[in-house]
Amino acid sequence: MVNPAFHCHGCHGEGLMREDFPILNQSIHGYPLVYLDNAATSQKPRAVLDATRNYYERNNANVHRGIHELSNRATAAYENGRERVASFFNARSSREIIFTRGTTEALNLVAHSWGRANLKAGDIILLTEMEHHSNLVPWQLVARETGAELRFIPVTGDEGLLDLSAIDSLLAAPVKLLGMTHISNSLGTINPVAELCQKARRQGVVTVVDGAQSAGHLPVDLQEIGCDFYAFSGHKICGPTGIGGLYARAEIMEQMAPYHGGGEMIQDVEFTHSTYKEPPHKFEAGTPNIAGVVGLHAAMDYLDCIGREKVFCHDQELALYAYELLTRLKGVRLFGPQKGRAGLVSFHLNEIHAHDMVTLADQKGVALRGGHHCNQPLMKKLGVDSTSRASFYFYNSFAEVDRLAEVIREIQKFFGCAAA
Ligand code: 7TS
Repeated sequence: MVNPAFHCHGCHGEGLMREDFPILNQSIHGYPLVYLDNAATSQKPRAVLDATRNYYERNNANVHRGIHELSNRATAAYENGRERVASFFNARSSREIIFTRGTTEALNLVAHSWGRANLKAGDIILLTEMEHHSNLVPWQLVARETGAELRFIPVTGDEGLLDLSAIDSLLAAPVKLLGMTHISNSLGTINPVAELCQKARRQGVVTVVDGAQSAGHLPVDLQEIGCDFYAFSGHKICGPTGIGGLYARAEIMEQMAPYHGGGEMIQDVEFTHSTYKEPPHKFEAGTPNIAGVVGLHAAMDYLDCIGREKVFCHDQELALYAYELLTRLKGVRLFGPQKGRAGLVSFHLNEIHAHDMVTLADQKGVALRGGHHCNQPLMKKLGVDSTSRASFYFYNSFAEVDRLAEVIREIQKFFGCAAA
């Protein structure tokens, strides 16, 4: 794992590899595009576009079915992709990787397949107050069905850290599952997931890590983290939309019932019942997103060419710089930790609504996100209905952060708020 205090040597705030991203080289409303909505989705390098195109032009067929050359190639590409995901996250085996449409589907799979079979009235599902709705609503659904109870590790306030002062007593209750985001998409907090998984494991608690914002943003070693489940999305790490996955520890995956039923996942079917393939294929019903896996494989290779430590330190430097510039502006409330944050800043302006902020920033070519970021309960706790968010990736530069600060000042002037 990268130490959050990791210092970057050699990143000078220039955007890395920008020339690989044709989309970044355009004007929006007459201004150069400044794309700062990477926590929502990243842009795609040529290597990923080419790999996907090459797959469709030369190798496209369905997998695990036809015994013909193209089908064999498609199957090999798909299964090689699984190997690549396993090595990217240092899973013990590719058999621990299930392909899904992304993080949301992966977390629903866990809640549905593991949750419904293992939770009952009186059990506790322990989450954090900073969960994205996709690691909250599936647990609400399963809690309603099983009678399990939801409890939450509190967030400290604007600093956005987990308050772990009562973690031992929280875990001493009959907790069956601990679910937590690795990096908060609205605060930029990096949670101590390895430490929490270790504590949970000692109590026999199953752990789920939402890796939507950590995969591809810092080195992730799943054996070191020691979680039972880890969910991620390809589109946030330079890969295509509609592909992502779930890591599930082999011992736990073997116990789980299928999620979706249909072709691909069965071994033998009778009119009234079926037997299933071995995991992970038992969890992949229907024709999978083969081209998506090919693109994801290319994205992982691409990121490892840059180096994930380098990506992390670059993003963090940009976020710290943005944090510093924004604190100088009048009436700006910043969320998330000052130190050791991931590559995003989330802020609230007293006199300007986040939707106005992002609409006006867009008019100046700056792409931000405004809203509750699928963290509604957290926003309510912090006493705001929305924040504006700038989120960075390795291709962003210090100059773009300067432009962000300049545009915010201009918007403040437009609204008649005295800019500092
Ligand atoms: N978990 C976290 C922490 C996220 O940030 C997101 C998406 C998801 C889960 C869901 O990922 P999906 O790929 O399945 O949709 N976050 C955001 C965001 O911050 N802005 O748009 C999507």
